[in-house]
Amino acid sequence: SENGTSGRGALIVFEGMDRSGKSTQARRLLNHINATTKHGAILQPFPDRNEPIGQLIDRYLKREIDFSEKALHLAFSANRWQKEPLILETIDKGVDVICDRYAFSGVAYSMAKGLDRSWVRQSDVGLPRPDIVLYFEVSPEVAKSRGGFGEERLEKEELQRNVAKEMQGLRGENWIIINANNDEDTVERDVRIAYENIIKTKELGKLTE
Ligand code: FDM
Ligand code: MG
Repeated sequence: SENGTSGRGALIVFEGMDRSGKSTQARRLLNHINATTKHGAILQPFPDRNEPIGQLIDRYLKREIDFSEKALHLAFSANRWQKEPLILETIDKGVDVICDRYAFSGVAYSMAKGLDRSWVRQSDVGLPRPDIVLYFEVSPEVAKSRGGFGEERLEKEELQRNVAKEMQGLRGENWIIINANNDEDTVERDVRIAYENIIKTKELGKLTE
């Protein structure tokens, strides 16, 4: 494989607020990698609304069923664990995995709703640790100008503000802050630069407390 020194794929995570443009840019990076490399990439959104637990999360977000906050948190986490084998196999083959949201959303949303920090972190401990987290930072004004909130649960201005605050506390050395106020092409350029500069350890790491 021509994928870096270790031959394994990279685990790339996009995080950020609603309407920060992360899903658009995750797709653009997917297309870029598939067009320019032999190894290629796959896109893995979280929540993944296709697998069984994700279908329940989808129904929760559409206000069809209710969850207690802790059960919801564990459902989001289980949704990621369901995909852990696929992520590991894909990385092992030398293929990159791009996640649109990951455990950082899980922790930040649940903490913003008042759950305890160490409790919420526990359920994601041991999941594959991303090589890089691209954090899309967007000002509330710009986000607002991109269209109003949708119909889904959790699309509330005050909650979003609290989630953004909690995200600040999750930043690690593998985080790259992307200025998502910029136009799409500028953001795409910044994402590609970050991708070209990923430094992979020999083995993929694991999330810790
Ligand atoms: N969300 C997403 C969580 O609350 N916890 C999680 O672990 C994840 C992955 O789900 F409001 C929230 C974030 C958002 C909602 O996400 C649906 P998308 O990206 O809009 O599908
Ligand atoms: Mg959404």
